[in-house]
Amino acid sequence: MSRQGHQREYSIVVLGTGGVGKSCLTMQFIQGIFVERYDPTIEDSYRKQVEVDGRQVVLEIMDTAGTEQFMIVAAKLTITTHRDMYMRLGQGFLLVFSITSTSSLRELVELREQIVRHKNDPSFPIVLVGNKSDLEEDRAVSRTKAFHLSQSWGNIPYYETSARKATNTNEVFIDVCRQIIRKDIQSGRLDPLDSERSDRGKRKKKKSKADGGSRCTIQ
Ligand SMILES: Nc1nc2c(ncn2[C@@H]2O[C@H](COP(=O)(O)OP(=O)(O)OP(=O)(O)O)[C@@H](O)[C@H]2O)c(=O)[nH]1
Ligand SMILES: [Mg+2]
Repeated sequence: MSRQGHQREYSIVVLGTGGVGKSCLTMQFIQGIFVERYDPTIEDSYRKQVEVDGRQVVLEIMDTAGTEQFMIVAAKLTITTHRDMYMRLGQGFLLVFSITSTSSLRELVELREQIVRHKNDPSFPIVLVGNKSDLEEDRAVSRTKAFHLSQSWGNIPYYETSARKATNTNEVFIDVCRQIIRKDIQSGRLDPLDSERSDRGKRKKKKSKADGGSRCTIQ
């Protein structure tokens, strides 16, 4: 985390196996577009300024590579090294699977263990994301199953998203950012009054689902 004047900067890492829609979710959040073509990511990062609970923050989103199957050994090593780097740099993580693939959910178990090991903190900011919710007819992972997993991971939020339909795509990034801010306040790195001051007058605004930190958000 760094500060630019009063503006905080947070790094969010998007993790999950190949083809689950990490890049599409990221592009929806950053640019508001859906990319139909599948172009496996090597690594990409983006920056976006957002307002969260009256606080201006800059998010650095790291969109990671999920596909390893066609990689030669040397490149696989590179991915492993990158993953280590992401684990170190990330202040929050989106763990993404596709609701059409049970194996994509299974793959997250190991990734989440890696995060907890690296951060030595079972309550590190993480959101579980079941993407491709528009493909209901191809659903292979029930909401209940994913929700129970999110509860067993320290009651982390579970959202179902559709990058295609732009459903909950902003909410997942804002939720993880809100968790990072909460950690910053708890550790004394951030003054809780900062947002109270700039948030004055906004308090009567109707709470959105994401504002309420809802635990299972499906639309
Ligand atoms: N129907 C539907 N298709 C999606 C959705 N999100 C992504 N896709 C499609 O799934 C394919 C893979 O999407 P990507 O975002 O490139 O997947 P990725 O997780 O970044 O894959 P890697 O970069 O290889 O790790 C693309 O053809 C997308 O158009 C979604 O919400 N609904
Ligand atoms: Mg990608």
